[in-house]
Amino acid sequence: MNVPFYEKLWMWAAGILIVAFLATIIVGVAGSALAPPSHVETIDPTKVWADPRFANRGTTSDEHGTTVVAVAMMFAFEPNEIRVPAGRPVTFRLTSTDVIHGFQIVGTNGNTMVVPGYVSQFTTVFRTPGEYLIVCNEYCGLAHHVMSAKLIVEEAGP
Ligand SMILES: [Cu+2]
Repeated sequence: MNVPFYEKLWMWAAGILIVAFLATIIVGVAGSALAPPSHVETIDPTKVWADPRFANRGTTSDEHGTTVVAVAMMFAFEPNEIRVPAGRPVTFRLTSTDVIHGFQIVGTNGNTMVVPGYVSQFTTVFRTPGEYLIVCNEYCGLAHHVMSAKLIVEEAGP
């Protein structure tokens, strides 16, 4: 059978695309199906309070930047008030002691799921000093709507 050149070209192009799409699905499913969206660091959710990584909750700063360690639980964040400097990278490290929670800093790009068994981590910079509301944006139970905290972004020193 004599298949014209352009017909062959398009068949090969379509075949290559199908293989590429399948490869994307396979790599995506195999690589990240059960992992949270940030890096993968695990923790026993029943032993969060005894874990040294979450022993000192709150804000610490050194020459590399600022780190905030916090725990999400039904129906609060600990600590409930977080202070960070403006204009500097702030890394949040969060985990949950019970169910899936959310950690959304309203009006900023700070937003992550907090999944029991994992440490969620993200880094962001707050340009504008002020008070920000932190809400849980994953329905976590009857008092989900009262689960909030406050972020205070302070004018950084020189
Ligand atoms: Cu919650």
